[in-house]
Amino acid sequence: MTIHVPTWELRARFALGLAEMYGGEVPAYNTLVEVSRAVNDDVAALRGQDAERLGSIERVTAERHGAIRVGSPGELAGAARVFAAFGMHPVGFYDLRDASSSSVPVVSTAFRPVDAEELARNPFRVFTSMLTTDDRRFFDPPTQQRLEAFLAGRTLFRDDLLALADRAAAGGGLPEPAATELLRLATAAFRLSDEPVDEDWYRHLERISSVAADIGGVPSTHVNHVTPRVLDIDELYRRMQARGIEMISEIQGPPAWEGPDVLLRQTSFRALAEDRVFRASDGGVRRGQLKVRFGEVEQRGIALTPRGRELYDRLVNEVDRLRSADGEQRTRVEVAAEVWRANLPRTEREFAVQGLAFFTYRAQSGATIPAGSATVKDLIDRDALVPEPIVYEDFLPRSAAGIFQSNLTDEGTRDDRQSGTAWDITALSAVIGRPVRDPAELYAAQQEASLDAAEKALGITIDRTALHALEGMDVATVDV
Ligand code: OOG
Ligand code: NI
Repeated sequence: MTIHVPTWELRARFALGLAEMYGGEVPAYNTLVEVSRAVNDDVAALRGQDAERLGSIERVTAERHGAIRVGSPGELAGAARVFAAFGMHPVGFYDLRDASSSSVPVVSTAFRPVDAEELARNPFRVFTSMLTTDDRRFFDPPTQQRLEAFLAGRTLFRDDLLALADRAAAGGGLPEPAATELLRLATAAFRLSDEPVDEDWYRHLERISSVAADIGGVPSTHVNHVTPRVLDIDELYRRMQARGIEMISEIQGPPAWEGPDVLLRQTSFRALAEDRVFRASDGGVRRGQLKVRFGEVEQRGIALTPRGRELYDRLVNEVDRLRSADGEQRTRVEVAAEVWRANLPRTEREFAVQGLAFFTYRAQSGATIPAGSATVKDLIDRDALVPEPIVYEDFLPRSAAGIFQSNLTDEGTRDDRQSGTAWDITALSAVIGRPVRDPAELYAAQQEASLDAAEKALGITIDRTALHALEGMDVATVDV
């Protein structure tokens, strides 16, 4: 009998394979994983059941995301075919050109499982950025031309890899030994190449943007980082520093505070010098070093509704405003904690009834409920519906830009008098040949499905109009 390796198992093995390869290339990653594991064990021992509110300890400890960077629409389409083999589909559009003050000429999406069951089995996701070679703010016409010719001349994903990937995607997995072969080829596609780097070309691009050089200045692609998930990122940050590892100056995303964890908090250790081989214009080959790869770590929280997200974005701007008003005397994190306390509810329950965050609702028997119909809030108040948080599975453009920027060797150059090329979720979908999903729609569908099931279990109609009206309502009325 042939063994069929299902999609989720291919994905779990792929995540493990990439992480192992990356750990061999960047040993500091192994330290990060070790410290993350210790932090998670300690949090679990301290908080017990509570520590698992946003995912089982097994899921959280095994959870990783990767980041890769490609150079062109064709390369992005190839990456999409490879990831589809592992049940990873494009979700979300991130424009890091606008989210960064320095020179980060990329637009991005994340490939990840989309349904709850697949996420629970293995949530591996890969943040994937594509160089915008036609953006005049960064690249003049001769550079664009040379860049596109250079990219057209390289092959990131071999035909045999793509053919196996298509087969796996169509068949919901692969039999052995094809499964192992797919994993070998897919992992190898992201290995750091030891082919010499054309030094003049690399340095030319680096003056514009070190991200552009990392993508378009080398003959292949590579994993930029692999990121473990921790339950207490502040503790992780302290422990890494105590080990003498240089971290970026702060934790990106929401501040530490007493209320629920929402969205995503991330930090990283600074990019390390790695040996590379360079070829000079006279043909001579020499050893040198590049600093592009770093180690990132993250803590995940509850997914916010569009209303909650709008409020979050307003609070982020408010923090900037307050900081510049007092001459940046206080850190972003200090000001943010204050702004959060003043403007956000402290409990999950309030996030639910105010339509600020997504939950699945579990029906609980034994409560007295009205006949016919009841609102979500009423049923929560009666303990007939129990909200369980939906974890944020995606990324934040500002944090991503912060991570990119804090690891750049220099600012690069950009000419903001030129106008940028338009990229959005529709244009990215056209490149990939399949729709890039909107994260909020995925969370909303999961929430709705849970309410449908609760209706059946409770035998009444759950009136969701108030919840939907709140979700749809903008937060301009909120005083910040
Ligand atoms: C991606 C940076 C963004 C994240 O987790 O937000 C990112 C990169 O450096 O290629 O990985
Ligand atoms: Ni990342």
